[in-house]
Amino acid sequence: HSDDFDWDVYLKETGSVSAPSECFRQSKIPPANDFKVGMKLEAHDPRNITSVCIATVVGMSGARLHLRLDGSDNSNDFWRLVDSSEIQPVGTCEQGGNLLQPPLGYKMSVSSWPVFILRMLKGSEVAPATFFKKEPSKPPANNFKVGMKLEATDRKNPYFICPATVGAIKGDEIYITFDGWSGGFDYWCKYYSREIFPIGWCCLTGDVLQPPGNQVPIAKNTEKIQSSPSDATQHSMQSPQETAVILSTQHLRKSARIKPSGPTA
Ligand code: MLZ
Repeated sequence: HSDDFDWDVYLKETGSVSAPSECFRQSKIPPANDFKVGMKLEAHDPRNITSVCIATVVGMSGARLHLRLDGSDNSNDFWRLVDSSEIQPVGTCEQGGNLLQPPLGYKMSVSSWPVFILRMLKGSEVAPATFFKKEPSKPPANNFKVGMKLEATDRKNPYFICPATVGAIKGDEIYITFDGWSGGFDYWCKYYSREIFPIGWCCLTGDVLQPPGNQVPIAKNTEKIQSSPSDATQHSMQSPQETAVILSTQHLRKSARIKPSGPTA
């Protein structure tokens, strides 16, 4: 799938190492995506995590589902892995003695909700329970090191998964920086975040890995990755750019393919 971006070449060119797959809360063998567009499921409302809503699969990308909450418009779409604990088969909520909630921003009157949801579910296909995979458990410790490469979700454009570098480490959090982009997309996340993946993930799942940006030159490591997790430099902000020499990555981008269906941001 990744004829456009070659991690092996890139790691060599940048003198960097990949984060080992054991660092991530992801299955070694990515889960199969059996879902179909149009299927209904229950999902936690991303903007109101305690409420469970009905969502429709409006698209798929690798092991991820592109979801839209019924009763909401496309401005709050979100993406979930098929082994996310935030999605479940229709009926799960009721079995637990809970009520399905209208999504935050439900436009119609709340009294219309029960009728609305019954009408939405009637005649639609609900995703079978076997399609939902068990969420992998958290790795026991934060074993990421500054400078390690990975594939990370762009939170501002969550349909994008992009080449990224660990920029800093603090306790159980890691700082995600995006290769070729200046700081605007960077974020802190837990080391066990479901938004980050070992290199090769997109290739394995059939998801689209975006090429590195061309906003800033790609850093080339001139220092060895820290090997001791207790090393004091682990805890300070250390941009890979600080120890960088400029590297031409023109050839890495020349055949880059931008996902055709994604909205432009
Ligand atoms: N449309 C946006 C996409 C940026 C994606 C960055 N990902 C790290 C832009 O070109 O600014």
